[in-house]
Amino acid sequence: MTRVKLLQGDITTAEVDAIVNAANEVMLGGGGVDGAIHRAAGPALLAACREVPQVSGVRCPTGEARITAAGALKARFVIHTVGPRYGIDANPAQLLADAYRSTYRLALEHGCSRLAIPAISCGVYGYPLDEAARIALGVSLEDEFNSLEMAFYLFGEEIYTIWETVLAEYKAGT
Ligand code: AR6
Repeated sequence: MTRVKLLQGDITTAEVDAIVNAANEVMLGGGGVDGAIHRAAGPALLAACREVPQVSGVRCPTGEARITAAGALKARFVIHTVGPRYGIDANPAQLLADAYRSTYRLALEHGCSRLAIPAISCGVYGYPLDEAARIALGVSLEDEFNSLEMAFYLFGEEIYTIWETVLAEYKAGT
């Protein structure tokens, strides 16, 4: 379980193999953590996103992930994933788990072991923080992802405390 670490702070400061972005399906930037990552990475990231082929008008369907270069960030890659919009998309729990799994599989395929990860869907997309923590941490602790070192960057005291409680429950096996 030491491979899953919780930190409070700005994900754009992470020095890792890949920084994970909570993007939208268009994948050309936005608000929240997406906006912060694009600002810190500079225009090279937007250019890399434009190169990602579109499928039915979108670059990354909800629950999937795409990988690009990372511009000026201290990472080799950005992995963009799209979580569900809570209360709008059907099967949000499945889609949120899919978003994390797709991200981790892409990381493994590209030889990344150290990841910085935000709380996907926990801002604009409105996912209840406790339920999101159970899904995010549950997937992160699956055996398939044993070789990954995951640092969750949680923005603010409230979300950090909630995720800390859920992680402690998983560690206790409850
Ligand atoms: N570092 C770490 N976490 C952050 C940062 C940061 N610099 N900034 C915000 N957060 P959100 P979503 C937290 O809204 O809910 C965008 O416009 C934030 O407090 O960024 O998946 C995209 O383009 C929250 O806990 O992502 C999409 O349109 C978490 O990151 C849409 O928002 C996720 O909040 C995606 O919504």
